[in-house]
Amino acid sequence: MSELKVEIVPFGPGPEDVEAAARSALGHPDVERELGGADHRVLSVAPVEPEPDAHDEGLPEPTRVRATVYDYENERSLVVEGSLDGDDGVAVRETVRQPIPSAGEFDAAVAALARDPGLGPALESKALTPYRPMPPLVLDELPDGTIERTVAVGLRPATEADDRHEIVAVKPARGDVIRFDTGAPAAARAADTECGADDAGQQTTDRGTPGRAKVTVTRDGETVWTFVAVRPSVSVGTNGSGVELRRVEYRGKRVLRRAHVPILNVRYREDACGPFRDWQFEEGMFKADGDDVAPGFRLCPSKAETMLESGNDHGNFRGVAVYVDADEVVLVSELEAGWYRYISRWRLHADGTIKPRFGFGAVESSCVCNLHHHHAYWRLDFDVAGPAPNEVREFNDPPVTGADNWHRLGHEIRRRRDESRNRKWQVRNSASGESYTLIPGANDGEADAAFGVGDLWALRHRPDQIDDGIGFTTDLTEARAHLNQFLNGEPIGDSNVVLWYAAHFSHDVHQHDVGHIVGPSLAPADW
Ligand SMILES: [Cu+2]
Repeated sequence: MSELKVEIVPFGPGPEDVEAAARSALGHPDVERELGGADHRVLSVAPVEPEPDAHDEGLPEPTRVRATVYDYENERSLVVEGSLDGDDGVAVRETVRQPIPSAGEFDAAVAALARDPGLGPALESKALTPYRPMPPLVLDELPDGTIERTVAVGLRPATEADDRHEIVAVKPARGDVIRFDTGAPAAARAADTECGADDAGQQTTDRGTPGRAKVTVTRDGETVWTFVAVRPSVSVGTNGSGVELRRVEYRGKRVLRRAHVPILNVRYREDACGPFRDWQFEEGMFKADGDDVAPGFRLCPSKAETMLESGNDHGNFRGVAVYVDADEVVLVSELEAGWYRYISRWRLHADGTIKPRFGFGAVESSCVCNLHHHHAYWRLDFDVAGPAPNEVREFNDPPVTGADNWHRLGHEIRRRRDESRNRKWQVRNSASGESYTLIPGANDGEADAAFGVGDLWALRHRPDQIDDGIGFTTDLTEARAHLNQFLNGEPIGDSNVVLWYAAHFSHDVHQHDVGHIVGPSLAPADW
């Protein structure tokens, strides 16, 4: 058999269209009136798809653009929406939600530190190097619910003889510099000892940067896979969702409507740091050589190397690298959240198997020396041979009920992984018989009751249940995955279903130098 052939073409509006529409929306008199000349910064600009209709069919092109602006004078975020073609005015809404700092806002915070009499000279002489720490923001709430925006900046000494390692913060509203008694904000620590690879400190991609592509995979002139891929910077969800796949078809039949990782969090042993609800939109640099075939997409004649392969934080590309590895087409991106490096990867085999993958690495930090537990939650919106009728079945050996290994899950439910029974799950088209079976990965771990919450949720498809709506937080109760709220007893037999699948990875940097990879297999049958 000949090699798999991959064709990638841009899909949806390009960066120039989005930029132009955002400029026009932000220049609208309604926006200027709302801001009233207040000191502000545009933190992200993104294309937005129309709201899904009741059936959530097809793959609508973005029609609107959304700009998130921080108003430092009034300590609030303004979300400005306008149409991509510049017609029908703008909508402005206010929220106290704190967006993750953009590269520009972080740089402005570093510039404020350079003017600080206590820290400026050490920054000037390069005795201290600034880096993006966790948490990215200090979220101390005032009694009235206001949060004064407070951007955290890590300061790492260049040599042991230099000043001590510290994480400080800047309030952009007045340029105030905050230094903490313990040397770091409550959820972090800054000690002399650090673990993780050297921090390359390279530029990351700002949230909203457009890039979607239509991917067609053929072999000997026959179409094997077709799907639309979305780069992490513009992936859907409160915190983004890594490399997002849409409308995935295997040999002409639909498998998934959408597949992505909308929830990611980490908890440390004895809460040494964190916990953190992470984000999955900030693309970092990794090594990929090839042709730039669409904004944020590079088609590579050889394997791309993330930090997990190269062992270091340097790279020449941000976005999604696509390459062929034997009988698999691989899509991969590297993400940054403070000192964490996350790998978002999909492997699609010519035999129809899909391997969702997530990897964990870190650059220098005092926190990651401590044992910690990462939890990644895939949302797999199945449409096996069409959106319905799909049913969810569970396999157990030995059986858990009666003599049959397979039983049907009749209602929305949360299930545990059970290795002693070789437990796995299947989504099956109950009319035509095609199925996909989800087999847990060997390294995917088991949820602890306190923070991991669960291993699998089988839910009825609801277009508004993309994630649990929780943004970046260091609050223990908030940071965990709030997926049980979607379990409201709805029947899921012969309907349109969504599986959420979680992998739990215990990260001990003293055992795994640069990280580890988790993820299940999705295998077709009766196709
Ligand atoms: Cu880790």
